[in-house]
Amino acid sequence: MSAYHPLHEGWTVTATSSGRDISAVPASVPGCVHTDLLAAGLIDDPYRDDNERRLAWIGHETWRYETTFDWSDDGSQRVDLCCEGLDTVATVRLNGVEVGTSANMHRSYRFPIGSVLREGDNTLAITFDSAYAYAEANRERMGDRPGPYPQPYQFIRKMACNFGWDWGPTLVTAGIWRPIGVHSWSTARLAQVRPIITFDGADADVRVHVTVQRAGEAPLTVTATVADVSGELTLPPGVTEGVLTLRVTRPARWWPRGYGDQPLYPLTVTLADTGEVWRRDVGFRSVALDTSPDEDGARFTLLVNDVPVLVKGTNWIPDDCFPARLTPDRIAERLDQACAANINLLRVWGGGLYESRDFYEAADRRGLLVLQDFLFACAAYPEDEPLTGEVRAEAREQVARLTPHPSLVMWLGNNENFLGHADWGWQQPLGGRTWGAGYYLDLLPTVVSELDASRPYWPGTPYSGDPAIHPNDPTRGTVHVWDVWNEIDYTAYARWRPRFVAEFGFQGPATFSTLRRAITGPLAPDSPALLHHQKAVDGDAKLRRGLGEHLPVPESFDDWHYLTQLNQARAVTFGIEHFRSLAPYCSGAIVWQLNDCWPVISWAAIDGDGRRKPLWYALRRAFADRLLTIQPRDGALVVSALNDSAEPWQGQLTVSRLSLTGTPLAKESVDVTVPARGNLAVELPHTVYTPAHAAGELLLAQLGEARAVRMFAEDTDADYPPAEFHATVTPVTGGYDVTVTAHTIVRELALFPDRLDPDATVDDMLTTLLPGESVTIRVGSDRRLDAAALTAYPVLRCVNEERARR
Ligand code: BMA
Repeated sequence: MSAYHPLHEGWTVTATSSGRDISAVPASVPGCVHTDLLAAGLIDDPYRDDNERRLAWIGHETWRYETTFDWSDDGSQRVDLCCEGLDTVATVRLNGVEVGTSANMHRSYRFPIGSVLREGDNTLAITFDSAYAYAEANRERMGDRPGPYPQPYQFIRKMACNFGWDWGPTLVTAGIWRPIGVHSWSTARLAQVRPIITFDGADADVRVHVTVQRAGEAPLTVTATVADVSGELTLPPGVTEGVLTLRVTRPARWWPRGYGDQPLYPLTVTLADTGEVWRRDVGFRSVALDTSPDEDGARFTLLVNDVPVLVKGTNWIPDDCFPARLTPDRIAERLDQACAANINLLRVWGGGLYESRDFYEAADRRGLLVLQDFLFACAAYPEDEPLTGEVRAEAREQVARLTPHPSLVMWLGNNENFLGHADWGWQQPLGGRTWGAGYYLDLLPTVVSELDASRPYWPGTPYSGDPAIHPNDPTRGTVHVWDVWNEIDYTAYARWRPRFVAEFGFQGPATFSTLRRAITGPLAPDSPALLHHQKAVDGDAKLRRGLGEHLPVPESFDDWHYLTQLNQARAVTFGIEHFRSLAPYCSGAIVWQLNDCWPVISWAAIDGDGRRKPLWYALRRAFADRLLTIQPRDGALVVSALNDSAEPWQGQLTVSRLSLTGTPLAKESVDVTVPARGNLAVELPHTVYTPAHAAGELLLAQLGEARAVRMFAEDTDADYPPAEFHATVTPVTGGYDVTVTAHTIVRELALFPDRLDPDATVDDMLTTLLPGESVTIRVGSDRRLDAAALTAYPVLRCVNEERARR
């Protein structure tokens, strides 16, 4: 027999160390102390204004979670308390008796409680010591290690960004962050099921590794079924492990999105003796990483089903500082937003989490590939006990847990720790002490090869493939491009010729309505409250400096907000178009970052309230399967037609040089065929791309639906006519259609209806209209919106807007 009882009711939380009068506050499980105190009205919203500052004490406190539950002996041989996630330094007591301890948020625990349970009422108390106290004690004992922040996150196995990041607040949580319950069982139970699938393109072997825990010595029978193939395994008395192989002939293949469908097959594993069933949906695909050397360095190409995948990715951070708030619906919404932006891969970044089963299943269903970092980021990590043991146990658990997911295509050892060791002045302060290399180069690859050799492992990112070669060497491995944003203009992306970019990005503010919700007072770019929501070193200055010559110096909040958002979209577009135009030499571009964990000025495309910034629309354009971009090559301009689809792209490519008032000045047409999954660089006669008057002309390329506009001058120098257009607003079901007909050029038209209704959405933005052209933008809103307001400053914006209208 086997029965599971969730223990999510009746919890309270009490502060026990500081003498604060916080006692028996109703608590949510799963959850965390911040959200419990917030729900009880004991703290202000940590995401609002600078409330974060006044809440630092929470991370230094000891918190006791307590509940009572009723129990009556069901005759089972064993009873365990199952904790899927404890955050972090926990002591678990049942009826006053200690039944277990933990110090790792990234592991699950099972504590036997049969001998302590009573008939009737039982009291379960979990005390969380301060994560700081634990981490600082480790720092003291192990010796300090360099990192970017003074916070001790590398001395504890807990979500690192909880201690603050350059886009996140310092809100050090405690609590029961994943489900908890009581499992009673007899005879045996399935302790782990680890399906390893090898697929040769035709047939698949599903090797189901089963580990049982026994309560007795009887022989056990395990059966497994997938795709109408079944098998049986007998575990003789005393034996707790076995492998059952199912050979599946000709299954339908699982593909990344954009390459085919995502057929999933239920795999069920049953412990016949108890009826316990384990079930996951699996997919059949092969994955490999081609790092073979070539004349330049070495390739870095991901192959799925032997087909090279052009990675169009974004980095994923925890979607909330309080991750227990992440519902399956919210995960689905975020992943749908990624797919709708033509993203085919998410890299789950190492300062965050191994995400929930919901996350990876949602990725499996959508064909969104996942690169998963082991959880190490931007710091030197000690390799001392108990941390080494924790890392090993955590890695073994997580590698095994994630084996069923076809979306997971690679494990990465860490984020930027090789770079830190090479470039950030760590070596002298380390004085020969460990910094994590043993994890990335030995422990983790050993775990992956032992438990899941079906997936590639790469020791970190950036990493060149060889400890002797600089980790950010562009000719091999992955690179992170951060000179742009930190130091130089975004046009410097063009200086890079990388094999695979795992991080690059540019900041912009959250949407207006998100900032409006987060900040109480007037919105001003230099208001202390707004600057509190800018966590990057020198972030505000970099944001302004980044406007460079591209866009005017903003004088009001509204202009600052619009121009910096637009500049973010343009900067990342510039990078993506350049990196894509280098394909297949460069086989991937992963933008930093898809999402945010709170309302903030950051690199994200989707802000902390889930709203899409202009960057999101830019990603959708730049990651489109068929993209035209005008690129400089050897002193000339070429049109790069990039075709990331399975069909050749044929048609007439037209390139025109026009005056900014719309007069055609030169034109060239050519029939082109861009091979499937291929690029074509079309050289242009210099008469087409050489302007007579750079400030007053632009270049327009068109091929089918795709279009590229390139200015010859920066916007600050361009002789734009002030935008003139006619706008109409038509009510439609669920909102309005706003149709804008241009009389002059209208450069990068954008609509921000969230200024009128925080929940309003638009289906597109950043379209450039030439004189006579029109576009219809669908505004989603349940409210009555004023048509005049919807089509005027500051809701409707374009680069050459008539300034006098303000
Ligand atoms: C990268 C990331 C993060 C950081 C981002 C922006 O290096 O790995 O650590 O948030 O840059 O600075």
